[in-house]
Amino acid sequence: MSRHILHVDLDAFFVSVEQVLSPELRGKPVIVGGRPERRGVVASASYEARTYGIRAAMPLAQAYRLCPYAIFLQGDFRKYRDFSVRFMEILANFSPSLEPGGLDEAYLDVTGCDIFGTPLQIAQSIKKKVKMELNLIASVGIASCKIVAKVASDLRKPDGLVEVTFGEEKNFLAPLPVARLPGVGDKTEQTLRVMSIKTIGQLADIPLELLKGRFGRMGVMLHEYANGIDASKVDLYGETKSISRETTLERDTIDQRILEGILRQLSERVGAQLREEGKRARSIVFKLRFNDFETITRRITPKESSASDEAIFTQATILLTQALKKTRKSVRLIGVGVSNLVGEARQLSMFDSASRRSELLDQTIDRIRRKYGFTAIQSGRSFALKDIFIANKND
Ligand code: TTP
Ligand code: MG
Repeated sequence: MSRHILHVDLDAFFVSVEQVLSPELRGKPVIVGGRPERRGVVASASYEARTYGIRAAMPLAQAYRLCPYAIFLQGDFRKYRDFSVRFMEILANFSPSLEPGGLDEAYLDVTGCDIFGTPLQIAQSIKKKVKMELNLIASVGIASCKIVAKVASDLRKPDGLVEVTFGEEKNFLAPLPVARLPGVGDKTEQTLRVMSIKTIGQLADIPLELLKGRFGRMGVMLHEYANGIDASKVDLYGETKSISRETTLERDTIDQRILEGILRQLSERVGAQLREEGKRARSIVFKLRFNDFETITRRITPKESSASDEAIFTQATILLTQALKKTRKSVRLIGVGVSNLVGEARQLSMFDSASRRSELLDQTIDRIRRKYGFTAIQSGRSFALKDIFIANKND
């Protein structure tokens, strides 16, 4: 039997929350990320701002050049966290099989959830509820696997609703540009372009061995995704593959003591989330960006896995010292993370008794609350959140 998976993602999340709380911001080019004269990047841009070419992760100064009249907001992580929890609560009402992918997105496995209607009806109900209760707009993708559902939710944003019928996954993906595929970043896109691969369909037709040779393990993933294959389960506990924190410095520096101080803070944040997730890390990842934007990342895999702040900090400091020895350039951004996570992963089951299910539902919510109750920053997303993260130190 094919599965029915929804991917739900809120439109222009941070900005939309600001617009709900301050209605005078509606219909205007609004950017959350910080003041344009400050360093840092756009975290979220309203669709009005996007018509000027403004995008997430773009430097604020560039956004300002594109649209000087845009309203620039610092953002407040607590507000987004509150909305996120309420959003996840709405979703959890439709199925206990819920996997948050970030503050504003989640997968929902609604296979067998017929009491709420067809997957399409469930998607419509979710959109309606999100609008009524939060005044936010959700885009939804429906498919037989997570990866296709995710591409589908993104395709008709804002206010999208796209259903891909079982068997049509590959045809649906084929005409889309490769960049639509999760996991294909700028670098991969460039490499693929050199290989004359522009669409997902072209990628799907490349022999697996060739992709493996070019991309290693990621080649296998690219091949499967491009063919609409993704067997991964919707699993509340399974998603976190890495955790990282990084921050752009207010001023460039070469002072190792300052950098170590920041590194310690970041290591503590990473360690706290790691323990929160009940996991241990096998690898520690370290990142530096210099003032000329050259960026280096280094990974170290000690003999033993660990979940302590001290272990993360110690390894990251070794990598920092090595990196600084090789250059005289000053540092603009510093980050630390963990990957290769190991630890228990518990499964939620749809086939439990009603009381067991409601217990699982509560656990789901608790889990989300814990996950976001902390000054949580999703892995990989932290670069744009850092202003907010620093601003809410006392959170
Ligand atoms: P997204 O869902 O990727 O972006 P969005 O909700 O602003 O816009 P849309 O979904 O309509 O395309 O991310 C959700 C929130 O996560 C976003 O509002 C801000 C935050 N975020 C960052 O902080 N940094 C980033 O680079 C991205 C992409 C998002
Ligand atoms: Mg979104």
